[in-house]
Amino acid sequence: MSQSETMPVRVETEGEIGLICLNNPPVNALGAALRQGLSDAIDTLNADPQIRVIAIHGEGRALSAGADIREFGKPPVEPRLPDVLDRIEASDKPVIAVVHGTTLGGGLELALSCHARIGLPGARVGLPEVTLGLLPGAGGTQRLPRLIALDKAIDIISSGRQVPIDEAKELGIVDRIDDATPREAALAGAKAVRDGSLPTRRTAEISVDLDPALIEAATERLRKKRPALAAPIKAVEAVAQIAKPFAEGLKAERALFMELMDSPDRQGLIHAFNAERAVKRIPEAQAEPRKIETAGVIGGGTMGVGIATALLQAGIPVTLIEMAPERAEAAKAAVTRNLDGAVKRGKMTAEGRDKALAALTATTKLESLAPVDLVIEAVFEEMSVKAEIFGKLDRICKAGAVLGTNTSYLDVNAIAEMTSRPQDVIGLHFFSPAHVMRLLEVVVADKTAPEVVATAWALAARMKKVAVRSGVCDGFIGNRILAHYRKAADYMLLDGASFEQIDRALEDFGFAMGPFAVGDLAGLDIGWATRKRKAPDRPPEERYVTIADRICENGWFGRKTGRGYYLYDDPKTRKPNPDAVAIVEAERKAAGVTPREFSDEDITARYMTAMISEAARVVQEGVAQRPVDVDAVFLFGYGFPRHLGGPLNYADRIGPKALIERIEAYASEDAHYWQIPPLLRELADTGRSFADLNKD
Ligand code: T1G
Repeated sequence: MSQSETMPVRVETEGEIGLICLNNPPVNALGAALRQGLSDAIDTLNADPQIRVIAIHGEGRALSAGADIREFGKPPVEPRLPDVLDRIEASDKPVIAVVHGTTLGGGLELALSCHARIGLPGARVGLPEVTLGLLPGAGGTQRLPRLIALDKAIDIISSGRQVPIDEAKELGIVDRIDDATPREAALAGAKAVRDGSLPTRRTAEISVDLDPALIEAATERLRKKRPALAAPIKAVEAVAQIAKPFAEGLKAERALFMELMDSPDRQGLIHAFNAERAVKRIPEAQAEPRKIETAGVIGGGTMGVGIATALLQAGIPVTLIEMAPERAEAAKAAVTRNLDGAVKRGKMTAEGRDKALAALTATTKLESLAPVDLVIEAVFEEMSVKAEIFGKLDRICKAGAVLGTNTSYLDVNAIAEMTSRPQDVIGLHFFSPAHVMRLLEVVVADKTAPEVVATAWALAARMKKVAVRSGVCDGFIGNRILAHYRKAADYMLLDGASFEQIDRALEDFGFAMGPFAVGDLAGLDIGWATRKRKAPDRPPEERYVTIADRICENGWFGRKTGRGYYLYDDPKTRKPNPDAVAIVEAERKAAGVTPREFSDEDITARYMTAMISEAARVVQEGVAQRPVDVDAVFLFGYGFPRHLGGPLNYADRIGPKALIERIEAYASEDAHYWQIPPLLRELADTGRSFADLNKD
């Protein structure tokens, strides 16, 4: 007996075995219809006298990826998942689950509420709720510690990490692994229950001891993390409820879950989850991507080596071009070091590394790029150098080759015009280290062909990058906005805040590093070169802070020279460079500034208002398609606090009117810098939000 394919839950019977099949593409999310279907199926099979064993399995890529994220923040719809799972666990007849694919959150909790579990090879399980600002709210915090060691349960629940099925078997999350299809494994498992070779038990009835020391240690560790997010700490608090009788523990878990459901962190983290998927929606999504089977990278510097590494890790053979044989060799050695690092970090196997290295050719011969499908130029940021290279590529490369430039701010339209094939030219702006940072700004020039854009998206997916579509302007999305809000930090430094206070305030706000520490890390000479490049176009009314220039004139570029704003002789500490402090004081005096106090809140408010203002202009001008695209750039390329969801998601928490009031107040100090972006005015006047613009 089976029902129509469209139902999210199908019931089949095979003799004494009842099969429940979840079929709610793409990931069997446990939405309301599926929950109702599952509840009905359990009742039907429990009521069927012929049925002795029930087995639950899933169609498609996984048993289930958990609760339906799209339901969060909306009024709950019955039946609630915890109730459905409690019904499964209370079933008189044994119920088993087959776990396949990436089964997460409520999907794993569904399996934990069954009386035995079978895993398929390659499956991964986890409770990633804390990464969404939540905690396992359907019994996971009460059932997992009853099946596996408490310290392991705390680790899995508080980290949200995925557990490969072999480890899951070892820990006791699944009882056996069966190399079969989900349906075959369900049938075989049910038969094993019937013949007694697969024992079953209700998880709730397994006794468990709470070790308070483990709870305290985990809580202490999580409190020390920066930022100390609420969800992991509350998830550990929920685990501690196992000291209570099961039903009371479930109630306590539910209460803690609901607290988190209402938290701004949950909104921000789910916005960040959705942002990574929203940016895939581009006008060129329907175009047919070109096949990329081989690639060339020009330039064996930090970026070129990082990009070559990332391409090789994606399984794409690379021809790396450098100007001289010894530089080509040095570049190859640098790629080797990157790949060895990936092996050490467990991101790659040793054989994977060897295969990648075998696919790398380092040479000085530009003509060896003739047959490649894709070229990525990563040479010195000088238009004349790029013009020469693209002119040569135009003559050397085969028809249809995609010609990418990794420029971080230069005009991609101008670069495209250096060739007879502007339709094949596109900006592929990677972020350093290119084989680690997930963001890829795809800069679409006026004549870039739609299939070339689609090719960039296909390439980004293979490289596990988050591609964001950008129009052409100086700095594209991220660096243009950075150039603006960095000035706010420099103005506060000149006006009285120390660079140490500014960095600390923004790190307390949630940034991994403050702007001055970031500058030291990236190299202060990069910003110095940009300021010199922009000097001729700098408007006379712009307030210019010379502190960073003075530091650079001493050859202090940050970590790479052992000192910048901070001293780097002791890697464990971050001490201000006294010479930099002296330069700040001297520049204040020279500028006739009387230093004034800034509170940490004021520092953060100014910094974020500046970032939001320029982000609003970038959206208004269409450089970014939507506010969520700007959020993705900052979440995946600039260490923006993930729980805040990105600059424009965060802007909606402040509201356009309050932002305008701030700008008006600051404008009294500097009317040129603090201007109200028209889009902010429009949102204030219409009562709309940046979130509304994402839906347009
Ligand atoms: N709900 C709704 N849609 C989901 C979803 C989910 N849980 N997971 C994925 N999707 C959509 C996704 O938006 C995309 O849609 C498509 O499926 C393919 O996803 C009670 C409360 C499973 C590892 O956190 O981590 O259970 O953009 O592109 O790269 O305690 O999706 O194509 O329209 O990401 O192969 C806990 C979240 C929920 C898992 C697959 N579960 N998902 O990755 O495909 S909270 C999660 C993922 C919960 C309970 C609590 C990944 C994936 P579209 P994709 P993928």
